[in-house]
Amino acid sequence: MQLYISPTSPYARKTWMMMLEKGLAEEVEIIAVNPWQSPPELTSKNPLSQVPVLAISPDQCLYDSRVICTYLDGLRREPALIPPNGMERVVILRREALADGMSDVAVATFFARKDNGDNPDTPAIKRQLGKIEAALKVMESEVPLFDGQLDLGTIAYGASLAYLDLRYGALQWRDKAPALATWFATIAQRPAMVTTAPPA
Ligand SMILES: N[C@@H](CCC(=O)N[C@@H](CS)C(=O)NCC(=O)O)C(=O)O
Repeated sequence: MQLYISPTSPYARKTWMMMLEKGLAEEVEIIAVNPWQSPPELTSKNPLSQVPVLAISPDQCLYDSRVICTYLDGLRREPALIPPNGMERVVILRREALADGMSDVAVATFFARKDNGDNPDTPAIKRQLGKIEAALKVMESEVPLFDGQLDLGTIAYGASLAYLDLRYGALQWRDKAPALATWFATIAQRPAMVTTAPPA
């Protein structure tokens, strides 16, 4: 299998971390591409020219990141990173949705700010930044529920918070979410987080 990633993508990082935590490193080749240049090796696999894509055979490619994570978790029983059913499962999937939603806002706003040149923070952008802060507040409130657990939800939180570190240093998210910051300091040390860090 080949996992197509971009080193800065929080969605790609989430899937890559899932793959490593599932113990599948030997079975997956990592291929870095620039999705913004629409390279044929990517568009032939995902018409949206987005990473991540998991090519599982010449005629079977999976996207987006949520589909890939579900697929990877099903490949091996242990460690189970997505509960099989019930409320337990949907809570983890909802956490993934919150993390991905925060990344959606953060990625789009990063590029919109660049396009706005000297006047980056229009009212529309301020509204988007407010969503990041609102998402952080919910994540902060959930830290006591994590109980040291590693699952798709906490992996997704880790990947999206790391993206804030990459692109939104000035936001100083740790000041707004101190419990989350303490939790993140621990997950940031996991080999899966270290291996998937974008080059400095
Ligand atoms: N919902 C998708 C989002 C993927 C996505 O937006 N990836 C970005 C990189 S952070 C991308 O490849 N963008 C290139 C483009 O949209 O042209 C997922 O979860 O995989």
